[in-house]
This record gives sequence, structure tokens and C-alpha cells, in this order.
Amino acid sequence: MTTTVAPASEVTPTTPTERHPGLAVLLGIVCGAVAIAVAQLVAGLVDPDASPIVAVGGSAIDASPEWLKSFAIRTFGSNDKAVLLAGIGIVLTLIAALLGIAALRRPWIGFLGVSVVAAMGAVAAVTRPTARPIDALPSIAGAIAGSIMLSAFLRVVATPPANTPSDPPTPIGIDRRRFLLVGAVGALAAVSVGGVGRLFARRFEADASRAAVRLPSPAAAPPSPPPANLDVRGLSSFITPNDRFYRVDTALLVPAVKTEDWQLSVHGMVDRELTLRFDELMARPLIERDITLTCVSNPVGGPYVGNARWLGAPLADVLREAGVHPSADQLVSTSVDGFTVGTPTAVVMDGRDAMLAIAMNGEPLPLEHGFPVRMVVPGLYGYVSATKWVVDIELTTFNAFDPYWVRRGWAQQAPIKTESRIDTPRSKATVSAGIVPVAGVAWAQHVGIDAVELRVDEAAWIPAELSVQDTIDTWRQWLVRWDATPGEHQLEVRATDRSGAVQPAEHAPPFPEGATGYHVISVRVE
Ligand SMILES: Nc1nc2c(c(=O)[nH]1)N[C@H]1C(S)=C(S)[C@@H](COP(=O)(O)O)O[C@H]1N2
Ligand SMILES: [Mo]
Repeated sequence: MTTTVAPASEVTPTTPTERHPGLAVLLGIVCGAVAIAVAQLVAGLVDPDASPIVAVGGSAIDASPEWLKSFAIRTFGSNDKAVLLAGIGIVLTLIAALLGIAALRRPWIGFLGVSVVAAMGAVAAVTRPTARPIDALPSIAGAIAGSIMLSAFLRVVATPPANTPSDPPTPIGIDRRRFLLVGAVGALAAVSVGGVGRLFARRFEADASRAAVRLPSPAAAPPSPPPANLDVRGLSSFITPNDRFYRVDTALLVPAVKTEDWQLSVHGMVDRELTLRFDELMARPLIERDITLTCVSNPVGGPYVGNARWLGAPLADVLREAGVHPSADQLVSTSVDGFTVGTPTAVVMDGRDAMLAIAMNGEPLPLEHGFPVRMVVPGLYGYVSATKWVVDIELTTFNAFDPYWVRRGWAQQAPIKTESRIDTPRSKATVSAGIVPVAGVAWAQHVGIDAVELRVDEAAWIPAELSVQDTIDTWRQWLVRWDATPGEHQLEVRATDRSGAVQPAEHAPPFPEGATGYHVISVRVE
């Protein structure tokens, strides 16, 4: 028997995979991308919240301990969700790459890996607060697509002829060209399926629904124009523009609700259950009010406070129609994504402008701020009052139910604490000697701000000039023209509310019922 040795140029097209980890990584990532794209597509059809990525992320948010959440808010601010999604993306990419490498040697590991990852996505999806069993479907569809892609890849992995006993074991070979072709087709499929998936995203429909809203005017005289801003560069404007308004919520995917799908049900300890549709809400007598919102997580000097002009239906009127039982001391509101808020019924009914808001600064609520309807209650931190995407109000008792953040240790009742902030100069700034405008905002919602004082290097307190009071529910701007002398200086601010109480000096962290203490900064004067 003669053996012909092929010339080098005709050597077998197969190459050992061990020498091409890049191909194995490509295989894993393309299979993963196809799986995710199909899962997203199906989620777009079934329920965007059923996306395994969104569900896993949401579960991670709910499961993460308080210190981690506070750290994320402090470090990434409103980008915390983007950072989480990027983290999930990186982890998934790594898992896919490792599975790709493993699958080329032991295909069953690849298939098992796809199933395990999909099972985690499915479990996360069906255990979300508003989940239905069908929410497992996107993960299952993704697993099937990923497995089909994996077997397509493995089919082009050629097994060379059996080795003769004396040969060292020959690694499995790959037809590289066909392998790359399958990879390219897979990647293309992932991109186009993902693109189609986006078309189904409810976000676009909700945007269109928002654009179609024609806001009614308030029933009574509209509010007077907001007070003039003090003319200081670097000072927060009295009205916070919508696109600069802080955002805090647990929603990984901004809920996208169309006005025609929205309805609010009012039930529990009431004489008559009610449901309100969006057009019915808009047809009610509306009020428009300037109200400063504050997050309980706002540290002293922090950014989670903003002031807007809200248009909405008085909540007390709705409750009177429903006939609230006297013992129903807690009003539990729930958002479309299952987030819950507990508000004292007595506060909502005490005459303040608690409302079901439909507009913010003259526009329908931005999706991020609760479109189409959210609650706003002057004087209470957001987590006990400001439910975005609100769809359900149940009258109950504080004994009977703990809402989302209360279950996690935050205070059951949480009026906003009097605070003041130095906006300019910034901490650690260097300024020139002479007259330096020191300015900021102070708030004591539903009590009102009476005075603000500034202290330099623990000398005497200097009274600040205040912007005209709008209402007791809004913050006020303050200004001190400071005659700055060269050197390092420490500036401190404190407010006094309309009851005569000076803002507490004692430092308290945001947990569990809001931060206290003076905002202190240091500046360098040259
Ligand atoms: N549905 C929903 N509503 C919510 C929240 C949330 O997580 N989900 N967070 C609350 C908190 S903690 C605050 S401070 C305010 C913030 O409102 P904003 O994002 O419009 O500023 O919304 C409140 N309403
Ligand atoms: Mo908050």
C-alpha cells in the first residue's frame, strides 16, 4: 500500500481547535447573541418585563442589600441602571465565551450551559411581582434558538479520520471558512431579530400615546408665574426642567403604558370601588401646583430633589367619592410594575394638594417620571407618596401591609426633613477674593422656609436673602454676598422653617427616614 503525501498547499482544511480559541469564543458569543435576540423578540411580543435580562436585573435590584443600593445611587446616580445592564452584558458575554470553548470539546456542556442560563432567566421572569407563567416563554425561546445555533456550528466542526493506534489523539478540526460563514449568518440573524424585537417594544407606542395627549387647563385660575430666579450663576433654577429632574425608581425598563390602556382602580376599605380611565381623569376638575419632590436617599447636599409644576386631579376628591372607611389609615398605591407605596390617608385628606398628576412643567409626564399618571403628595418623601405609573390604590391599614421600601427597613411614615444646600461655589472650588455670591436652595415642604443663614469658619450666622416664597410646598433660593478673604474657608448653611424650627444640626444618614445635618463645604480663596 502506498501513501501519497499531499503537497502542503492541499493540506486538510481542518485545524485543531485548541490552537483557535478565538473561533471557540466566537461560537459562544454568536450562540449567546442569537439566544438573547430571540428572547428579546419574544419578550417584545409577550411582555417586555419577561425579558430574561430585565427580569434578572430586576431581581438583582430587589435582592441587593441596602448598602449596595445606596452605593450604586451615590456612585452612578441616575446611571445606576445602565451600569447594571452593562454588568449583566459583560457577565453574559464571559459565560458565552467559556461555554463556546467548552462546547467545542464536549458539545453537551454547551447545550447544558444554554439550558442552565435560560432556566435562570425563566425563574427570574416568573418570580417578578407582576409575572404570569407565560413570562418564562422568552427564556425558553432563547434557549431553543441558542441550541439550534450551537448545533449548526457543531455540524461544521469536522472530525478527522480515526487515528492509527500509534498516532497521538488528533484534536477535532474545524472547517474555518464554513465556521466563519455560519458565525456571520448567526450574527446577522441576531442583529436583525434584535432589530425587529425593538419594533415591538411598547416604548414607541407609549411615546406616541404621550404625544397625542392634549392637556386640559386647570379648573380654577392657573397658578401665578413662578417667582423670579435669583440671578446667580450655578444656582438651581426655581423650576427644574423635566430633562434635568432627578430620577429614582426600581424599574430597569421604564414602564411604557398607553393612555388608552391605563386605568386606576380604587378599592379596599371603601364604600364604593371605583375605576378611573385616563379620559375620565382628564375630565375631572384639575389643579396645577408647584411642588418640590425629594428622595429620602438624598444625602445632605445631594442632588435628589427637584421642583416642578404639576397638573393633576385632587386625590382627596377621588377618595371622598369612594367613601374611605375611618379605620383605613394607610393608602397603598401600586405601579404597573408592582412597586408599592404606603401613604397616610390622613395626610392625603388634610387639605394639601395631593394629586394624581398627569403633567409636569406643562407637558404630559415624561415616561421616566410616571406617564401617564403618578401620585404627588407635598411634604412626604417620594417613596411614601410619589408612585409613578400608578394603577391601583387600596385603602388598608398600616398594620395590614408593608410596602416595598418599608419591607426593606425604611420608615413607615416619612415627612420630608428641613434641609438647605449650597449650590455655588462648588465644594473644593477656588474663588477670587472679594464679593463671592454664595447661593443655594432650602426646603421644608408643607411648612415653608422662613429664613436661611450662612456661617463662615464657625463665625456668626449671616442671614441670607431669599427668593419670593411661591408656596409652602416649594423650595426657596437663597443668596449671601460673601466678602471673601484669601485662605481656606469652611461654609455652612442652615434653614429655619415657618414653624420657627431650625433645621437639625445633628448628622443623620438617609436610612431609615431621611438625612439631617448642615451642608458644609470648603473653598479656597486666592
Ligand atoms: N413606580 C415607582 N414609583 C416610584 C418609585 C419607584 O421605584 N417606582 N420611586 C419613588 C421614589 S423613591 C422617589 S424619590 C420618586 C422619584 O420621582 P422621580 O423619579 O420622578 O424624580 O418616585 C417614587 N415613585
Ligand atoms: Mo426616593
